[in-house]
Amino acid sequence: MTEAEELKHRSDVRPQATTEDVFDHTYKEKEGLKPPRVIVWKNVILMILLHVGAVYGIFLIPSASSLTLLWSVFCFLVSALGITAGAHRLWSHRSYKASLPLRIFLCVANSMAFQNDIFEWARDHRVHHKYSETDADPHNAVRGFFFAHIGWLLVRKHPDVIEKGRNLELKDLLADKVVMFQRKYYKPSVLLMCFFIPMFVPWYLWGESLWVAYFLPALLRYTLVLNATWLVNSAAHMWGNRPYDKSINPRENKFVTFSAIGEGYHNYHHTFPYDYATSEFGCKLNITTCFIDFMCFLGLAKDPKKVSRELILARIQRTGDSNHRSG
Ligand code: ST9
Ligand code: ZN
Ligand code: ZN
Repeated sequence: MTEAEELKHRSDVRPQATTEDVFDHTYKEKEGLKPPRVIVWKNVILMILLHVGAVYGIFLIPSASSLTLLWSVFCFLVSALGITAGAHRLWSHRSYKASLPLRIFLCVANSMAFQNDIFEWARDHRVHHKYSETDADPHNAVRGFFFAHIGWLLVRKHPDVIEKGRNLELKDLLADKVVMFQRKYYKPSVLLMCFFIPMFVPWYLWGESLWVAYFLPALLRYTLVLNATWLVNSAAHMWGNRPYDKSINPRENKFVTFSAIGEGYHNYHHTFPYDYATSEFGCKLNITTCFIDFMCFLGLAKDPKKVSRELILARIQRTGDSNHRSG
């Protein structure tokens, strides 16, 4: 049994904690309890409605104009960059530096993705890296595909997430005026960027029906970006090779890399989290890296951090699973 399977097994056989345990401060001393599960029904209902709306949106594709379809793809890319180049590589990992205009663009794009504000996203992501596959990991993949994918957003957080998260270094985020401004005005910014703009532009500029404009570039696009992101937490923590470090769960997953515009090289990313490209292969299947390179070329970004070839090769030799491919 691998280490990950053993962990999962241990989690499966542990008795389930009760709701009372969650609010009981001695919870952590009650050794052997399975992570508690307090369902947040409001989120369950909203997520069901969102996904039903998205499936309905798929059936509307034939009745949409080609401009609306192009616009939906554009909105997908912009909101995806708000997560990958923004919340993830810039604000969670500080893997490059971005000028004020670029940070404003990424912040606006991030509101279009509606995945919690940048501060909350980066705080959860830092705790995910530091305490991967433990109760302090917000989307602990040891609790199964469903929990890692969407389930973690449907239940109260494990107390360890909050406790460990409180000790994180977040001064850089608190000092970033763009991040704090977005946090203050998060709700109106989401209404505007995630729903109103994607819907209004096709209706106003080329006469698309409001119905189609709501279900395609707004709802379906939003749901696709969400699921592409969640696949990094679920599929890329379960399926794929581990050429850089076989002792950790995250894996290299081509399908996720493609759908998450470059974020599926997850074994590499957890091994070298400070690398701005999240992979050793530059722009290959990695629109986000192309985007950051282009921003550096325009002078809007600088100091992208990169792991040296020697260090990568040494790490592959020392801890890899012998499945390394050179491209
Ligand atoms: C969404 C996020 O989808 C997705 C993130 C995915 C991350 C992926 C990473 C993968 C790598 C990158 C790849 C990108 C690929 C992109 C591809 C694109 C094509 N530390 O949360 P609360 C404290 S969101 C420290 O309410 P509950 C804190 O004091 C989707 N402290 O906990 C907090 O208050 P505040 C849409 C922490 O009550 C307080 O606790 N949004 C931490 O247990 C309460 O926090 C939703 O669905 C911490 N880590 O509720 C909403 N955490 O924040 C979902 C908390 O004010 N959220 N505290 O400081 C919720 O409804 C709730 O959070 C909950 C938990 C019900 C899940
Ligand atoms: Zn991960
Ligand atoms: Zn990361």
